Amino acid sequence: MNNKNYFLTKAQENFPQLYYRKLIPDIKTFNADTGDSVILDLGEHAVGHFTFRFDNQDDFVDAPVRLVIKFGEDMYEIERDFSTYEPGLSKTWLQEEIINLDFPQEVTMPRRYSCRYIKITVDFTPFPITFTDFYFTASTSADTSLLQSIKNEDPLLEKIDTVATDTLKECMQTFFEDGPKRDRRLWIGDLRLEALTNYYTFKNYEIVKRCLYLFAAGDLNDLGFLPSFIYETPYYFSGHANIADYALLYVVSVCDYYEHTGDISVVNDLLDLCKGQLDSFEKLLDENLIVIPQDGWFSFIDWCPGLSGLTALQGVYLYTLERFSALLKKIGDETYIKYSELLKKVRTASKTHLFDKSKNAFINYLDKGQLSVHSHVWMILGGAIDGDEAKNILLASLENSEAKQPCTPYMRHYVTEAMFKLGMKDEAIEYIKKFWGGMVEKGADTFWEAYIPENPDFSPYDDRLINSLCHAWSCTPSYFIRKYQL
Ligand code: RAM
Repeated sequence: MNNKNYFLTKAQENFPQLYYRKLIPDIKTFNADTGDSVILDLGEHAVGHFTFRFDNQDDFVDAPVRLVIKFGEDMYEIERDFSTYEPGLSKTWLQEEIINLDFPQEVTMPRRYSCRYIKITVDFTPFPITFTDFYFTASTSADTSLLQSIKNEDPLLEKIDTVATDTLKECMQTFFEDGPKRDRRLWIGDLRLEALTNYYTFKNYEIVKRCLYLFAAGDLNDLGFLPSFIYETPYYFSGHANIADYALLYVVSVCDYYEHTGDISVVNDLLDLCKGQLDSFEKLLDENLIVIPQDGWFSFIDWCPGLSGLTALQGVYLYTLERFSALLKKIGDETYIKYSELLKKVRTASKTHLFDKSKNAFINYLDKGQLSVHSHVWMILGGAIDGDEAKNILLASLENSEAKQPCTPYMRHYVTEAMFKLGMKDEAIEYIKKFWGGMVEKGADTFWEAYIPENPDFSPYDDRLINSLCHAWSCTPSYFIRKYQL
């Protein structure tokens, strides 16, 4: 068996069990003529299939009935006219169907939806009709019976934890999806944060294993990096993006997995691949040990418009070297010496070449003089600066309106992690309450893909309609709250 088949077989062996629940909206009957509509509320966010029954009030249907059925993660999606959407991303992510029904029947819609609200509009009916027996079959691979609820003196933190675990639950399907509305695929950056939160909540180790193997079966690009995303349906597909920070975070995900499971067999299977990711990155360093920018979508870091992100990428490399050399040492692999020596050298080089002493900040040629929170967070996580110096610089960048600020809960996760690393527990709690708590206060049932308090319409894709409102990388408050017992 070649490696790819071996990894895919391993992934298949860890296919998770799905758990189903039936949700019944409060409205039980809807009598309608042409032009009438009803909005059903499931009372919570759900991922799954919708079923209803329709009957004619007379005994004869003269012509087909045409319905427009819309699914919304929030009421904004329900109320907005989808024809006003200007892509951005494909408009077919917007969840709306037109169906024609020839005669009374029970209908189970074939697609899976991600929603709390369902709007049925009768576009045309020849006679009055009646809808009954609405239900939604929700699925997840999270075993909710394993979730221990937390009691927190602060009701906002308690609510944030609930919304965060709901977010993770919804994204846990046959693999860790990034968002059940969009993109419905497995991305490395999302996987890492979902897995971390899962270790403190649903503890489904199989799904993590499965996702690690799914990536291991992927095609490397010319630089040697893993695909940043994969699909598993309708057949296995290795995504055409190989973002360097995501390739590195795959290695970190393997380190996390070992830390939480002690499962050496998986680490042994993936060790060469992990070494390959770091060795490929090392080849991109210049004579000063600073990364050389590459063409294409080379670094992600955050969906912040205009972000350069290369200093941050260098920080992700440091962070990965540190985690990986520690893993190697723990499992008795002597090559750890190579990676830890490299770590020391690249750390010193990063401070020497990327830090501007006169400005007391990581402002440099690599990012064309751009100041960002991202650079500082990742240089802190990579250990290039530490202690009070790091604390002051981090706070200064967060307060500086000229600095690029995080736009997604993904990047805010790493801001929070940097705060914990520096012992800034109070600041971290405030930060979680401000950003994730802000979404809760705006009525979020699950955490959103992107959120900027001062700009509620912000979207990385130009129109907030296409944003995912249940997004995996936003679930990590439960990780922080539970790990640090906040
Ligand atoms: C988007 C999704 C996904 C993320 C990538 C980089 O398509 O939000 O979660 O990982 O970007």
